[in-house]
Amino acid sequence: MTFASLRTLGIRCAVAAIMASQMTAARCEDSTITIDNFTFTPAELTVKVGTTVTWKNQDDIPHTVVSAGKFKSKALDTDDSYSFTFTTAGDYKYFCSLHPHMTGMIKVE
Ligand SMILES: [Cu+2]
Repeated sequence: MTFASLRTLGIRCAVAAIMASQMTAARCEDSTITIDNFTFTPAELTVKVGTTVTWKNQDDIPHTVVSAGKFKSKALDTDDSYSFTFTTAGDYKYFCSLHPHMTGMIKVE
């Protein structure tokens, strides 16, 4: 991978790509999950290693995004967002710590 292509990917993606063991396979198709009406949409999402996922709260009340031991957002007010870059393959269950019945899953492969 050349320096020019790293620049094209953007620093954040480039770092994730370097951290990913399969550098040539790393892709940076960032994904967005919408929070609205006490629901994560899509509830289950499959992404490649190196992907940055952004949660955007479009609900009227605050929510959080928490995956035990992995990542944790602050309380997101309406229109706030939180991003996390997945550098390790696996299944990441997460939930809203304010409303624990709100759950979702990111599958990183
Ligand atoms: Cu919530």
